[in-house]
Amino acid sequence: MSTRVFFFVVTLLSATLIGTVTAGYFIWQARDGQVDIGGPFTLTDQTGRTVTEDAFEGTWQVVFFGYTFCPDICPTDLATMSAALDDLGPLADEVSPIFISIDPERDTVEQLASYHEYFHPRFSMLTGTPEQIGAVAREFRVYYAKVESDAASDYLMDHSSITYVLDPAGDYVTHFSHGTPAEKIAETLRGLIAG
Ligand SMILES: [Cu+2]
Repeated sequence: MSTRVFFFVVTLLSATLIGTVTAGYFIWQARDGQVDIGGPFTLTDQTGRTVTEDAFEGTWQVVFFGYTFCPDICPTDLATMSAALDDLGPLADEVSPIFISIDPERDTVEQLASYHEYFHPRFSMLTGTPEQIGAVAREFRVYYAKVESDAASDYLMDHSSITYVLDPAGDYVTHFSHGTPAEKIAETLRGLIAG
């Protein structure tokens, strides 16, 4: 093994280890109820209305971060959540699914409004200034970054894909990882709503 390859492997392993330890620590703390995920925000929804966290108080909040140009993860998660909400039927009225864009540059109110048509009507799709998005992403400990490419308008965003569930008071209760089936999500939400 050449020195360069060796260092590359060491770097890769270190990065993986740090990532795993960080994620493990986060989940462990979250289980302990010590991490506070979420907080106050001011954003704009797909109808152009300014909304804060107060708009969702009193409902179970299911919060995603992503972007409408996302080729796979976001549309899959949003479709799965839509199916879970259909499964809940009238109980879905007690749930507020919230999709927050981490790509405010392209996710305008108009863009969110047309994306909204593809998913469950209960969805709120939120965007804001880069500062507003940065602030809310920090509160939810969400990682996102632009993937540099040659095409200026056709870039991808790298982002964490955890779905957070907050109780009606806005406190973190649990999360779903990408790939959780709709039936499992509906079952969890049904249990939470029933208390
Ligand atoms: Cu995505």
